[in-house]
Amino acid sequence: MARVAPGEHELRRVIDDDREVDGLGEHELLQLYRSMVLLRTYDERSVVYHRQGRIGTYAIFWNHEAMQAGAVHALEDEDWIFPSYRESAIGLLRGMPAATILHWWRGHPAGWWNPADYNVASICVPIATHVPHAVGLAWGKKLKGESAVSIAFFGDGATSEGAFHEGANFAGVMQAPAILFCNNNHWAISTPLSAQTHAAALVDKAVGYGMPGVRVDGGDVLAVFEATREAAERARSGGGPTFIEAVSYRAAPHATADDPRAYIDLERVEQEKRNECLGRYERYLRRLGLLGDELEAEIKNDAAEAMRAGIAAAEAEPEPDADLLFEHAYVDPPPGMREGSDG
Ligand SMILES: Cc1ncc(C[n+]2csc(CCOP(=O)(O)OP(=O)(O)O)c2C)c(N)n1
Ligand SMILES: [Mg+2]
Repeated sequence: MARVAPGEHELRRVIDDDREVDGLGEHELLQLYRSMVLLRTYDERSVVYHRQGRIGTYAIFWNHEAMQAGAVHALEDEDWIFPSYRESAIGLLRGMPAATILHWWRGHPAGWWNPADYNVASICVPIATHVPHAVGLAWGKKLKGESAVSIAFFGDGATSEGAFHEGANFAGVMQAPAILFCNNNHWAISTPLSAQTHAAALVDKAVGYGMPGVRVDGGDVLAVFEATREAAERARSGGGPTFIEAVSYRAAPHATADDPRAYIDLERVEQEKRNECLGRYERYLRRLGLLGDELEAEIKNDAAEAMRAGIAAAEAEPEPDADLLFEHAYVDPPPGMREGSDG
């Protein structure tokens, strides 16, 4: 049997260690920045749109952008992404229009895309049920002799779900080319990490499933990029799955319907806000001389414009036909429902 080294407990860092990542030149570093800004702008505007009643409940991902952008940039376009609700806007990084995702949060059918158009699966709301899907797709790619890998994003809370364990075990046994990416933001709504596991670190779960585990600073976009690239290369070259634990602390409410002041460590939130991932990366790029005020303003304006266009397009879409709700539910709609829909 292959022996697996215990997961690394120490957090891997690049920005705070003032390192550079091999193979990332000026163009790639700025692309990564553009992606983080786009995600941040999407997130901040979405909270405003929610307050204005223009989208429904929204799962905020403020300060999770480094995990999402860092991981996606480490992949190839052929690789498949399986997002949870926390990564709802990750399709933006694959060219999906902002309007599509806004439609999703508006509950409009135009918010459901064909996954094969972007190699981005539907947004998964049930916790962890997409982990076996991602692993199954990866295994399928391996069986077909294709080189694509898959990545599933899920939270710390998801590691307590049966579906996570089934998916992780299957990935290990089948040596599926999958990356299990855990965003450990320390909270599952109001349930703290300490109530979720008695393990010293979530990364230790990797050992039980016979796969390497890596623990990174989730606010360090370059550390996330480096760890994901390593995992993707290993998967693509037949080395099987990897579990990545990206550690952060949720600095925003779980979603627009949540008030975390009742349960969260507010000092820790303030600390996390001061060290939030986009500002950290901006300071790094400025130290390298790659980012100045003018370029920063241009990139932020582009993102703001994309969001203005996105919400305008989403709101211009005609209301869906209410009958759609029942179209695939019954061959013969019950009489009461037929009357309702006629009326
Ligand atoms: C199977 C299932 N059970 C419960 C819920 C309700 N729920 C929605 S979000 C959430 C917390 C999940 O926390 P975590 O996995 O840490 O992800 P995070 O929201 O922190 O990104 C729960 C329990 C759900 N969506 N699906
Ligand atoms: Mg969580």
